[in-house]
Amino acid sequence: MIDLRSDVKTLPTDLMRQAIFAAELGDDLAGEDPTVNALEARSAELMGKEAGLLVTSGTQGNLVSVLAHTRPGQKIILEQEAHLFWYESRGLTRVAGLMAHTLPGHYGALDPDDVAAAIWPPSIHAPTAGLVALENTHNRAGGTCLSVEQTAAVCEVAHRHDVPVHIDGARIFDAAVALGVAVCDLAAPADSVTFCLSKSLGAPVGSLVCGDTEFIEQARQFRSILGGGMRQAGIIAAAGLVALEDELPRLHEDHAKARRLGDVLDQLPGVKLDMATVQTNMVLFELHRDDMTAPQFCQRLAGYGIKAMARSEVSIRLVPHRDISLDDIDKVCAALREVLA
Ligand code: TLP
Repeated sequence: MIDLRSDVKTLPTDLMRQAIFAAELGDDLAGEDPTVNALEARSAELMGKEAGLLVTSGTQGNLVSVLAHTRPGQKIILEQEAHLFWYESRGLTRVAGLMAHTLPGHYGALDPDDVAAAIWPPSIHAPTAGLVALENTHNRAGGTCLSVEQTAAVCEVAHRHDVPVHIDGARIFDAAVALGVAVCDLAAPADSVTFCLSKSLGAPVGSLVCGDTEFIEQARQFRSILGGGMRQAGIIAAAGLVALEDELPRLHEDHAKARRLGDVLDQLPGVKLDMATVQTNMVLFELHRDDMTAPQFCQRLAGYGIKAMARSEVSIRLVPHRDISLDDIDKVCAALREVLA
């Protein structure tokens, strides 16, 4: 099968498996796993932050960050299509006790004036803003990037009101590659960032949270509370270190695959695709046809050995990744033409 549902479907490379086998291990909860310590240090260095923390998933990384930044009864300001809102808000409400104040975005980017207006003055009636969350790249906008300037503008407004900013950077390395900037420049204006090893970077498990030392100590405590303290987690970290070394230089290849798919789809009848959203490794489009819905389209593709994700009756997402070859992309393009032409 050619699985384009998500980059989380990648399988570990041979080098990752070898690194897992050879990893030096210890008790990470006691800070004694040298491989985890190396990954946390390397991640902090790449993000330009003081410290890093290995967590089990992007969801856990975002949640420990939210918990470390806020108090129950506050609100979190975020874009209305944010992953944190759509897929993680039970953590925001049930666990962190926050109200979500959502704002419309433009290709996933918040308007700094909207953020300023959402930071209400102190009152006995309303929650204070505890955190602003950004997402880079923005999943539900189609993998779009926030630039350094866009990030800095929102952070400037938030910081002026003493509100910290967290970046859900599950795929922030893709943004850095697409924008041609260092990833630490994208992370610099924010107080904390989560990124994932197990998405476009192709590792089997794990995410990292980076920020200043005091924040990471807080996040580490919340990771324990959530049951995320691990022991010989070096087997996870070893694959992560390989991912940071080997996978970063090839992310642009996935972006080129997405553009090829986008170019073909854009020509086909009934496809509504804004090519301006095809900036990284995703193609998000709508299908408006009388003869098939998005789930039916995905069923037809399955007949060609291709898995795609229908996000609704009309919306479909394709995510090329390291395990999808250029040959596979040719096959997908041919199948798209056959099904839709
Ligand atoms: N995204 C996944 C899932 O929605 C299945 C995907 O396939 O795109 N932030 C962003 C921006 C994400 O895209 C995701 C996962 C997460 C956070 C959560 O990461 P995990 O799945 O590791 O908890």
